[in-house]
Amino acid sequence: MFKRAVVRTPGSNFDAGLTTASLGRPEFAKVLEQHARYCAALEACGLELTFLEADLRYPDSTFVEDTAVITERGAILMRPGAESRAGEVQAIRPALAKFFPEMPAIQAPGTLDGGDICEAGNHYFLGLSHRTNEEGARQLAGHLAALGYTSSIVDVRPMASLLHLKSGISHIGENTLVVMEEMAGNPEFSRFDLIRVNEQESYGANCVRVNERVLVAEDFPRLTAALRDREFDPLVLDMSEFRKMDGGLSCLSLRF
Ligand code: CIR
Repeated sequence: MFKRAVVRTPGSNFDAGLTTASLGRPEFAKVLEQHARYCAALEACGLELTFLEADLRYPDSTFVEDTAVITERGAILMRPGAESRAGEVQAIRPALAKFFPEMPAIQAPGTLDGGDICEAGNHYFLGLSHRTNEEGARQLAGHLAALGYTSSIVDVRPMASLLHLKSGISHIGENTLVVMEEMAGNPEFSRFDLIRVNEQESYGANCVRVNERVLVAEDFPRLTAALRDREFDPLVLDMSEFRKMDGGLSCLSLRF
């Protein structure tokens, strides 16, 4: 069960962030509206939110998930792989330190974005991507082992369409992974029940279990139906403006 989440309001320069998508420019009024709905959804799931102010130094800083990995036993600060995002970790540190006074941090030359780290019970999948390198994953594996967790590597670098591991896979509890078709054959996932997401709905693979609900992006009817068939309770959110900046549901909060 999660009790809290940290979120950061998008800045007016949100559209100056990094993106590989060619879906057009995000509309700022809609960005704020979708963010507010997202926050309200977390609150409806029973979470108490810490709201951080927009930080115009970092246009991508609303994607707070990339700055830290938070487990039930402690938090670890990341070291984002994109130069323009490096300062986001120091910016969020004081807010996290209120809850986690001792936080080890990934050190250079390691790089690691939180979006590459997928919790699956007591095991963590560590994605290698164009943001997260082997050294970052090696350091995080050590920190997780010290907390009593196992981990294994999933290399997503060959999948050009994926920014992060969690763009293609989510653990939603009940031993279930939602996974993009392209990744579903990975033997790492064979002990889980898989909900496979077809290519047309692949953006939907980034969903988030929050207590009794599963947050899922709008417009993916097959995925939503598959969740219902397995007795999950989807909470559907319009993510169109975040998608334009390569962001998904998980990236907008740190939950614990
Ligand atoms: C970036 O490219 O870093 C941002 N525009 C999107 C980050 C999305 N984060 C995530 O999936 N965890």
